[in-house]
Amino acid sequence: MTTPLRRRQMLGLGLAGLGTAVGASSLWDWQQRNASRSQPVGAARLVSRGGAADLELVAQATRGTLPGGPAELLTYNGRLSGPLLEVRAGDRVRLRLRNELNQPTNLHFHGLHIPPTGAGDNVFLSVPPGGSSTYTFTIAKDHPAGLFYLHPHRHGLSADQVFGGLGSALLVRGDLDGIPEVAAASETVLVLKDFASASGQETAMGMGRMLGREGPLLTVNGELNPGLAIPSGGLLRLRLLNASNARIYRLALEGHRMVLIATDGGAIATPESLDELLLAPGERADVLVQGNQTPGTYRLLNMPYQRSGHMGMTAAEEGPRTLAILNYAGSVATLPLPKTLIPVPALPQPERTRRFSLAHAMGMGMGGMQHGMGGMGAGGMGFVINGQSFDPDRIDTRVALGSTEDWLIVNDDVMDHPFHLHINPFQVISRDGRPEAQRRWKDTVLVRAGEEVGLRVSFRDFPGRTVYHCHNLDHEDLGLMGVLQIE
Ligand SMILES: [Cu+2]
Repeated sequence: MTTPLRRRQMLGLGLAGLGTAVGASSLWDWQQRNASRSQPVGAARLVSRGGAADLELVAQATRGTLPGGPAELLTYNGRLSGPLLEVRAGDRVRLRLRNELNQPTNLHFHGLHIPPTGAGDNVFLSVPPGGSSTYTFTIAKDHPAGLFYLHPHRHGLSADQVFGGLGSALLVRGDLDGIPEVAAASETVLVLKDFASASGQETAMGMGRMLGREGPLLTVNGELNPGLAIPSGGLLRLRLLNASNARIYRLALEGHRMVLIATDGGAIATPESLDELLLAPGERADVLVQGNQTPGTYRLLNMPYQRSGHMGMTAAEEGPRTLAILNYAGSVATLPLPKTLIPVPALPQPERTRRFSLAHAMGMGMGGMQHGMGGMGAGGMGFVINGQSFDPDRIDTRVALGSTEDWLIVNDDVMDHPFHLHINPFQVISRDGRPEAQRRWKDTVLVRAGEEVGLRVSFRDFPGRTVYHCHNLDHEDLGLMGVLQIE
């Protein structure tokens, strides 16, 4: 990496809002001292060239400072919230993961439609401490453009590693980026990630893993309350990724509506104006903001959200929290919103239907315990799908390659569970029996406590073994995952 680094890019959590430069400089100094050892301490953005992406991620413990004192953070390439990876549909990707952690790790390419086997999106791989592994795959020419998500998926350790800081946003450039009104917008990727404070404080005291750990520090691209610039008349394209372990964001932008143009798996057919946006862990959304208000500053807020049906199970209600500040700067001739985007075709009628019940369970034979990696929540509790906790050696669901199925995801629990399927995007078709109004490409869907969500999925192109699970990663590590064999 020869690009000179701007100080500001390096600092991550040391920056805005903390009131002291000490933290900032300690992370900076640490990275300078280690610059020669752990290349590429590096670039904010790693981009493919000429149809090939040759990338390297180093998973490492990084000394940083959080409000309250020094903290050990986990990063890719020394960057809190990771470098932004950017590739194009049609690219050949070669990504080397070097594990400098003291525990095994691996990578999941959340949302990409690529093979689940071999050196592809294979979550059954494990890279030992000190080891490395090279992931190689081709992103199809017709792969939808979108915002995807790289994160560790080593069962039993996923939550610790993501909550510790690991994760990176991955942009696939393609169809949606070519729509003129979208191309005219200025673009910012916002990685939303909460951290424990330096003292390890989590908001969900005691029940941390069972509820899924949230931290009190809400960062955006590793910073507290960063500024977002918009000119009067301009269009800002915010590409939002919930890279948090368990936190569900309920986003609102003061004085402005957010115009949704894409969900997890790519563009929607027609823009939809929203005053709030709910984003569960692993979900992404692409919104346009019009600079059509009185010039000034406006807060991007995280509004209160109760992710448990049980009163008293979560920490004290928190009020709205500021995530970022939208600042008006300059003006341009008014840019129009797009009228139409990219059609989302209806999937074929399903060949069969299945039902998946998500619940928690007490004691015995839970995934994390069985495999000696995750540890149990308080009282040996864990989670089950159709009564069974995750076992990597058991195939739970066999589907035919090329077939289409309807899956009914039934949340029989008192907590919300964001349900995620690897490799193949799906369309939500119903909620509590009511048909869904608009077709959208999703790979993660929030299933609230007591709710039933119907989804339709075609198992295209790639045979092999993969998984579906709750994307509250503590829940995943505590057994809320199943093995899918596509054959
Ligand atoms: Cu869950």
